[in-house]
Amino acid sequence: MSQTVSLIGAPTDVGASVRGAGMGPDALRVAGLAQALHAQRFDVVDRGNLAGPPNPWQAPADGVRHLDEVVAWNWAVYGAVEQALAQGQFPLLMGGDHCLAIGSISAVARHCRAAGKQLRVIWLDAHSDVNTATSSPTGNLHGMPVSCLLGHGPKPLVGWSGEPAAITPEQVDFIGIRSVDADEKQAIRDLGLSVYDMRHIDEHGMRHTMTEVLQDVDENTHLHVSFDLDCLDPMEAPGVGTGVRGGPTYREMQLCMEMIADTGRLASLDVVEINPALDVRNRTAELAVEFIQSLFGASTLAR
Ligand code: NNH
Ligand code: MN
Ligand code: MN
Ligand code: MN
Repeated sequence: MSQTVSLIGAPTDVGASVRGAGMGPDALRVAGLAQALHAQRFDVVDRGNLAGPPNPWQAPADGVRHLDEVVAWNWAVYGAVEQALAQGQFPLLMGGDHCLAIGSISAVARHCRAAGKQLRVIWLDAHSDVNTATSSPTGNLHGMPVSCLLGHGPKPLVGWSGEPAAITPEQVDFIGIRSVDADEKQAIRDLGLSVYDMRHIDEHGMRHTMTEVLQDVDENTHLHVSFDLDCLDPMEAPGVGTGVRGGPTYREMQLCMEMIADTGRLASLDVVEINPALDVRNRTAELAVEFIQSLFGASTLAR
């Protein structure tokens, strides 16, 4: 019996500082995501796009922008991810900006608790996304999803998993980080977060880094990958709203994906922050599809 992958489109950029990530789901469709997974013998169900409010493009209120809209979009994502998991399917969230990981991972956390699974989250990003309403320099909620999941976000975005915090700091590992705001640095220390920044990858290499990250993954682990395309070097992936130079190369990222696939424990995925308005001939979405194929076990020599 082959695994069914449920593609969930969430076409919004309400949590971001730059417009355009709302076109991400269609960019992934145009890049052939469903066909690529189908070629790898997965059953694929494209559930289409979720609906939600438009981007009102307002200034922050109490330190956050568009809180009501972000809540609405995340509820839609939460419901769709919960439903896919309940049906035994693999939820693949096509964002949309990274604020959507709040709904996605909250649903995954609730599912894992009910199923007695140990949730582990791998956060692939240039940014650490652990701002709060008081620390954020922008008020953009795509810079705060980790805080919300740890139970430190704005009230309406906390506690969705059924517990005050969807995850604990030990459950998340960050890869590729190179842009951390001043107060985020303090939060990372205070919370004891495992941040494998670019210097770590430079010094130890992706292989050693991922060996460390994945060492305690076992049969009972549910691995969730939250893949912000700005993790990659912008030379590879120009179609992102907040690119930061000095990211992992194509080969380094492929190895990262392949090593995750080798665990056989990947069970849910967010693909976020693709911005077709800033892309070059859909390159970033096409690149995302290649990495997703690797995450689902494609390799050069295996059939
Ligand atoms: N840290 C910045 C902020 O909070 C940028 C966040 N942008 C992202 N995060 N793309 O992954 O606004
Ligand atoms: Mn992010
Ligand atoms: Mn980012
Ligand atoms: Mn860890």
